[in-house]
Amino acid sequence: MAFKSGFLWGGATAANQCEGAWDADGKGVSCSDICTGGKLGQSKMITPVLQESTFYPSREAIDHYHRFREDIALFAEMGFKCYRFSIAWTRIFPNGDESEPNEAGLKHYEEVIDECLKYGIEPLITLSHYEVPFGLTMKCNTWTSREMIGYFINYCRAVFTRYKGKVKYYLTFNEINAGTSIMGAFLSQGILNDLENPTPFMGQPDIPQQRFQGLHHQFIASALAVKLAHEIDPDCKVGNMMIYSASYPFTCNPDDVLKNQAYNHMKNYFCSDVQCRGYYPAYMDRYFEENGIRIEKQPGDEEILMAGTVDFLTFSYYMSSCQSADPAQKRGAGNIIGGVPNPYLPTSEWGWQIDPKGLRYALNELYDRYQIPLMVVENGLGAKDTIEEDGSIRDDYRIDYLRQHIQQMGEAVKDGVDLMGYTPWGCIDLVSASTGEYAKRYGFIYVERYDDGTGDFSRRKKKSFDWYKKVIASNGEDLD
Ligand code: BGP
Repeated sequence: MAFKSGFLWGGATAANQCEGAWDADGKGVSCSDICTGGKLGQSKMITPVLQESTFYPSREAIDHYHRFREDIALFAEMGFKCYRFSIAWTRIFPNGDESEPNEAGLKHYEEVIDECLKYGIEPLITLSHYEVPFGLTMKCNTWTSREMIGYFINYCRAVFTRYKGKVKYYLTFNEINAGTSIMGAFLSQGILNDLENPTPFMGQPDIPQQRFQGLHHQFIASALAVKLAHEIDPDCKVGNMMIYSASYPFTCNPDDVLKNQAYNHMKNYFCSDVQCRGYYPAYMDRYFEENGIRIEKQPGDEEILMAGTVDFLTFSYYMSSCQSADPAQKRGAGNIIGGVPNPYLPTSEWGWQIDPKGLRYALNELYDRYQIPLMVVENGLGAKDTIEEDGSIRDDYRIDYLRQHIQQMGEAVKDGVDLMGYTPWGCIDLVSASTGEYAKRYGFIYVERYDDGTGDFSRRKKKSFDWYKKVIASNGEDLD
């Protein structure tokens, strides 16, 4: 059997994409709450001044906030051993900078955690998943400021203390390496330079200095959080979380090979090198130098990074791409991480190239590099689903995608990789992060909610629900 006993089979969500209840029980406004809906080819908008008649999908999302018991019961029925979800920072600290936590927020997540534990489901909690408190954007432009470290640690202290003994696994920042691209400036770091006018989602002027300084503050905050979690609960393990996008040279021309190496350094390894090894990799010095970026560090930062390396590494894996030194090569349209399309691979409806073997490659590369346990905490196919006349949803395309990725994880385990678990993304349909739409569905569970704001939020099992149940029951042996 490829997967070890106790393998953490499960699924993943994020508060801002599934909870809704955006202003319930004292919750403050998150950056995600000011984003309108969109679709492929039509960007969602960031509206710092809220617009009365505009539809904001994450405000109600799929109403998981009120329906989490029903949803966790369905996860338990599939046999989940683990549920990865995030805490909305603004439920605990509405503006982000208060000194005392909001009891209603802490109580809500305690109920969610208890509900998981009731079924023997291990909670895996992301502390910050694409929803920085908007109050902190207005106060200090979030991670551009070193003040953020204190606010984040205050939030972590409240969470670690309250859930001590119940939660064994935390992740600090979702897809932290999104901050190496313009994509992460607002989505991940909450940086917004125009606080009055609507801005297309990735449309504000890109200021790399802000993003890289922001990353430095996040690295320090993450390292301090690891140390704090261990102090509060020595049994607690803290991981990092990054996007891994497998990348290949487009040809064997050494120029393409070097281009690919530079891409891998920046996009796939810079952040995890810091978080797993405890220091900045040498290759970043040249990049900073040549791009006029100066990272402000304080005395003691190096020691903090070294003392706060993560216990395990987690990543999302959806796609791969190729790098070419030839500017004439066409870049992929929908591929959010950029790169030249690979002629050997199929592409999803949203332009993401499907590459199961790239996951085996990723697991091997990461394990070789860090030799700490790994976990795939996001993976899946965003697709349109249709309800048939008999009420069924036959999502064989999703089953095929997941089957092939699980097979390749099995190969990686045989290669010697220490793999802790697998939580496919959007185990229940939710709002897309990149396009802000409901139509891009990932779930084993369909939610009746649509982009025009209609739908009664009712849940129904897709064909993949029973398939995944079998996969878990057989510990990954039965993939038919
Ligand atoms: C990751 C994010 C998730 C999620 C997923 C799928 O980047 O961590 O929040 O949404 O991608 O992306 P999308 O929703 O854009 O299809």
